[in-house]
Amino acid sequence: PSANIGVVGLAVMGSNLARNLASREGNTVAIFNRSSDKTEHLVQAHPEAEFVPAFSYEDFADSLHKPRTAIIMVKAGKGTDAVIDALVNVFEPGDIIVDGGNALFTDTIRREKAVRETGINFVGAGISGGEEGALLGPSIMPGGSDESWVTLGPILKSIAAIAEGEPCVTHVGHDGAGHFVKMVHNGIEYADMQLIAEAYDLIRRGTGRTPAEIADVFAEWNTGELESYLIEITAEVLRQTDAATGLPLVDVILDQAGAKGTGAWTVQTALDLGVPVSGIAEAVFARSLSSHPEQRAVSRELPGPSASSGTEFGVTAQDAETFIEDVRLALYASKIVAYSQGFDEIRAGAAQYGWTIDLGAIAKIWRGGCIIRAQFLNRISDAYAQTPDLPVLLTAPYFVEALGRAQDSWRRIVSTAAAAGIPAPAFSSSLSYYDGLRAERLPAALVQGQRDFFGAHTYKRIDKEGTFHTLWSGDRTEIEAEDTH
Ligand code: NBP
Repeated sequence: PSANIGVVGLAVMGSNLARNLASREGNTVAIFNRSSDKTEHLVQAHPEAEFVPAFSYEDFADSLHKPRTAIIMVKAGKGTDAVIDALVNVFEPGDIIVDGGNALFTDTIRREKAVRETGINFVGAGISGGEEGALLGPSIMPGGSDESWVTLGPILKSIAAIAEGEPCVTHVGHDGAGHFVKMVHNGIEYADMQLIAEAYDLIRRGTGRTPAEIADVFAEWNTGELESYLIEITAEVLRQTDAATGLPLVDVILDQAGAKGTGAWTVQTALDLGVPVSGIAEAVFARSLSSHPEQRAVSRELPGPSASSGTEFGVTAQDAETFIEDVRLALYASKIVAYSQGFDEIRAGAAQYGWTIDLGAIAKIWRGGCIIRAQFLNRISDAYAQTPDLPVLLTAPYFVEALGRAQDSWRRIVSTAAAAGIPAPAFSSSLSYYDGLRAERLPAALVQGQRDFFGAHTYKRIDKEGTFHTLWSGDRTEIEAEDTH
């Protein structure tokens, strides 16, 4: 056997990952794909790479030295289970099977448990960065056992993106921890993208600037505290002209956003964990709303702000710079909220599933290779370095200062958008979350009263211990009650 690492599944992601592995000193890469044409094509197209092509799972296993290590990059779901079953048949105890696809973390927990029974190690590893990341260096979020990390760690470090001298990979935690963190990464990505889209929409409708002019605004923002891959590519997309029509490309793209489901998983999981990821949820729902043309078609005539309300939207050329700066700060503050909510979900997931996750280390491995890579992540790792058990990320001193600086702008933008009838769901829900956290008292007290009224769900008091119920249908005196909820 001559290969030290194998890849199963040679579509875009798998073939790029195999090429990345082969390009690193010391690696010889066994490759296998269900249909042999992809395997043959990869070998022919890249004669420079040290590949050992295999055309059966047996040959694939024979070409790997022990402990055998193989990364699966197939369509997540049934395909992953089929490949795992096939590899378990030809691998031996101590070998390592890595699933690099976008698996749901609960599937990874199930698979890890089942594969562990055979003595083989199973590692679910989130891999971010799309096809370019896979080829040049992704951000990698592996779960699985400590034993498998000993063999796998150096291999993954060799292919990961490098940010400030450090490889963008860490052993996230056991079993499904890696895929959980990858899922939340994607949820944050949804929020980041939606916030940028809302910023663009407000600037365009408020100032009348063209997409190309707004591209300049984003390019400028990319030199400051918002510096990130998503801001950078936003400028590129806005600058693009459609060859067929001569119009800005963004004006000829159908305004219905697609989704592959990882954003929805983030929100579904957050609902189960009771974590309010409202910014992420609004981003997922904004895509859903956009994708219902039949509802949008019948809704166009719904009344908007009346002309007499004095809310006609639009700023003068002199005011445009101030307005754009307000939007920038609203975006920055909302972004802090989205990341804070995402890290809250990771913290809650770790508590629920018994993982030890270093939140600061997660921020660091997202600094390179992945879609949400940004300068800003250094501020998050600093915050956790100072206070590892920080209960709410946005209460770290750096963010408190940033939010204090941004909040007046943020409030102006949210109220301007509401008055003008422009949807800004992620901006406004993030601000509500912020104000909800800040509130001295919440109207949750009234909700508890209502719950006690119709369902005898009981309530606690601010002034004494115990659980209470008011006899609403009786004489309305208060009694001490069993704690039922
Ligand atoms: P696809 O998700 O399009 O999957 C195609 C691959 O799955 C082919 O190699 C195909 O083999 C194989 N496959 C299927 Br489908 N069913 C199989 C089965 N029953 N047994 C064996 N192989 C099977 O490929 P991709 O876009 O390269 O993505 C791979 C993984 O990486 C996915 O889980 C994806 O979610 C994840 N991911 C993708 C991106 C991205 O930007 N595309 C980013 C991050 C993560 P065949 O050639 O014989 O049909």
